[in-house]
Formats: sequence, C-alpha cells, structure tokens
Amino acid sequence: MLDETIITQAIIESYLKELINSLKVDVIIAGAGPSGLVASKYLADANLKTIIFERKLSVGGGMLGGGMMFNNIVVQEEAKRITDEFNIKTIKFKENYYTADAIESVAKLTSRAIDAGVKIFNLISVEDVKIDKNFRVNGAVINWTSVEMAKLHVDPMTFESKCVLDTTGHDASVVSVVLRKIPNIRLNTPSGKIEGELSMNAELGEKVLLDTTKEIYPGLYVAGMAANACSGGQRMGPIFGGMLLSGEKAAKIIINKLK
Ligand code: 48H
Repeated sequence: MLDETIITQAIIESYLKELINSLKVDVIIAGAGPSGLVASKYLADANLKTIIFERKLSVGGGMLGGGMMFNNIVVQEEAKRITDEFNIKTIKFKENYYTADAIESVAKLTSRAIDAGVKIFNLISVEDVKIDKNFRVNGAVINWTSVEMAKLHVDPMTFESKCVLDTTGHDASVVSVVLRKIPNIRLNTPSGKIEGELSMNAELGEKVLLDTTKEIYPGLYVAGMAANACSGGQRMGPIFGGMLLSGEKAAKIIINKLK
C-alpha cells in the first residue's frame, strides 16, 4: 500500500532539509559543467562544504554534446591522470589525443563529486551575489530557473559562502553581474573588465586556461570557459582536458585560501 501524500511529504521534507543545511557553506559553485564538477570534488575532498547551483535540468554543461553532437570528447595527455582518477575510460587515438564517451564522462564526474559530499541543486540559477561591507563576495543570490525563464517578478533568496566559484561557461554569468553591480569595480584582468573570449585556437586556449583560472575579484573565482572569457583566452572546441585541469586548479587555489 503506497500513500501518495507520504511520497510528497518525503520529497518536500528531505529537499528542504538539504536546502536549509546549505544556507551557510564554504564554497558555492555556479554551474555543473566539467570544470565546476571537478572543482567541487576536490573541494569536498578537502572537507570544504561545497554546493553547486545548476541552471538546467541536466548536469554536465557543454560536455554532454561532445563536438557538434557527436557525443565523444577529446582529452590530452596532460589531463589523462584526471580522467583516470575519475575512472573515465579513454581510448588512445594518437599520441597525446584520447577519446572518451561524453555521457560516461559527465556521469562519472558527477558521481565522484556527489560521493565526495557535494550537493548539486539543479533547476536553480545564480542571479546575483551577496557582498559584505567591503564589497567582498560572500554568497549567492538564487532563484528557480523557471522563474527566470518566465520573467516572473519573484524575489530571489540568498545563500552564504566563504567564496563563490563561477563555472558558468562562455557567459561567465556571475562575473558579468558583479561587473554590472559593484561600483567602480576592477576585476583581476588586464583591463579590469571582462576581456571577452577569443576565436578558436585549441593549443593556446588550453594553455592559457591555467593562468586565467584565478580569484578574479575578492571572494569570486573563475574556472573553465568562464575563466578564458573573463581574461581574453581563446576558445578550444571539444577538447576537455583544460576544463578538468582548470577545475582542479581552482580547487587548489580556494583550498589554499580557505585552509
Ligand atoms: C547556475 C548556470 C548559470 C547560472 C550557466 O559551459 P559549461 O560546460 O562550463 P565549463 O567551463 O565547465 O566547460 C566548458 C565546455 O563545456 C565548453 O563549452 C567548451 C570546452 N567550449 C569550447 C568552445 O570552443 O566552445 O557548463 C556551464 C554550466 C551549464 O550547465 C549551465 O547551465 C550552467 O553552468 N549555468 N548555473 N547559475 N547563472 N549560468
């Protein structure tokens, strides 16, 4: 005998418990793409309480679609130790080029992150940040993606963290909002503003990504494609080693700062 109202109550109570438990955390990550998922796993491994807000229904961001919907990805030698660590199967295509199944990659990045203690809230968008009296970022302002899509006038709610990591991909949407809203802001970029992503060059794009992954503003970090978009790095197409390495690097920088 199954009671529908008990099913409903179980979902509401357990979800609210997790949400309330996440009101104050160490790190809030915006975006569950590859860089955000990798960063979250290493942060949680270091015992930092880490949550991810993901705008979409699905996790994995641009990794799920591989290259032009051929759902395989490429990873270079340098990042293979990370795919190995996450138990993602790779096949050597040529020296320095490995392929992996995009769905398997997303599934395993996600599974490892969750096993490490990360909580992922999907269907929720980060629409703003919380700042302290010195304009340091110390939390995220969130709303249901459905509210955002329907352009409903519904106020958001706020979650507190020691820092925020923007892994929202090409749009760098958290950095963009901070740039709009904090008076006289100077980002940690050459012009102090968002430089914008450059056209395709896989070699340069992957290389520069490790330098563009950083604390871009007090309390606000960037990794993945958002990092290259902020600091004027090249795009690199469907090679994902840089995204994994960038997530790992962001976690290292944050762990050093917070521990
Ligand atoms: C919550 C949000 C918000 C928001 C967006 O784009 P992603 O896959 O991000 P990365 O940087 O980890 O990986 C980039 C890679 O997928 C890619 O696009 C590459 C390599 N491109 C190269 C090229 O040449 O084009 O994932 C970002 C995630 C997505 O799931 C979004 O839905 C989510 O962030 N997101 N989540 N609040 N405001 N904005």
